[in-house]
Amino acid sequence: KDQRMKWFNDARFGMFIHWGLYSAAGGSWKGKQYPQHYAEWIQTWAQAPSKEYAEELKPKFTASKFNASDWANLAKEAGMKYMVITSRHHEGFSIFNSKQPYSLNNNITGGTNISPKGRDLYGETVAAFKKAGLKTGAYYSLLDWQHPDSYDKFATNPPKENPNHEAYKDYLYGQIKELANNYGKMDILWLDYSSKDRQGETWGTKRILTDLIKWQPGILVNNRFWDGLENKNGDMGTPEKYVPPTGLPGMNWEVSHTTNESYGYSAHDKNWKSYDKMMRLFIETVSKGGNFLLNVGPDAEGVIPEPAVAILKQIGTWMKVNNEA
Ligand code: FUL
Repeated sequence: KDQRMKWFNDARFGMFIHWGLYSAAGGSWKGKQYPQHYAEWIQTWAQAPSKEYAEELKPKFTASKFNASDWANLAKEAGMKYMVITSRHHEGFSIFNSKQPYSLNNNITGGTNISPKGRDLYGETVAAFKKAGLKTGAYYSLLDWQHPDSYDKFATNPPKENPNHEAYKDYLYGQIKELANNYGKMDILWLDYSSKDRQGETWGTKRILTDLIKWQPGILVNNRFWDGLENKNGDMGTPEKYVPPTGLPGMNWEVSHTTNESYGYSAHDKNWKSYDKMMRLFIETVSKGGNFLLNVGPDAEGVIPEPAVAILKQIGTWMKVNNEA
């Protein structure tokens, strides 16, 4: 186990990327601004039905300025050693080209894959980061707000009267199978998330994990098949936006933090962390034994907001001066 964790423990610093249809909403729906944190939850905040949500946002999610190697070079310049990107967030739309039967009763035009025609945004990103020498992983949501058979209490579609949860489990399994088999080596599967009443087996966890290690020996899986950000299941604990005061003795862990407030892009989230604050969080995390997975939220064109780029470059300078890069 330790050998498998070695690169992760040495890495200390990674890039988290939240990118999906919510990026095109930018924290607003129908002219109304929603709170600046968790803009990737806009569909639920606004209670927007999936079909309407997709019809409004798909044409705006153009990725027209997206250049995966620019992102990879930025991460590298910052001194980051790995990257985790949202292959599919809670909204249920994928930036990888899934072949699963999707959108079963929503009739969403073009289905739930959202890469522009002829492209695969997840594949492009992963390939560029690998080329830059970084490890790569997929964030994959257990929640799904568009799937008619999902469990979601936040679902924005009227739930089916008799949702077929077995079908949903197959869907999770099938999509994870695609991610693990169609994009070369995969270093991390970053699941998100279980609640008290939905633990491991609710998601068909055993079947997924048993096959996953066959497809990707050596892969690391976070602890969110189970409830609790600090639980000991999985390869690493995942405290979110906070550093546990005494670290998490006896386990590997990784804090995910944001450059402003939100993970997903929000046009009105101007609460950018100062360099001073960021370095304190980073050093506090690492000195207590954790990894720092710092999030950026690119916009619908694929541009990482300028203040986020600026602070990553500043961190990179610090890393170089201190010989950490
Ligand atoms: C949470 C999610 O609900 C957020 O949207 C975000 O992805 C964060 C990293 O994990 O549980």
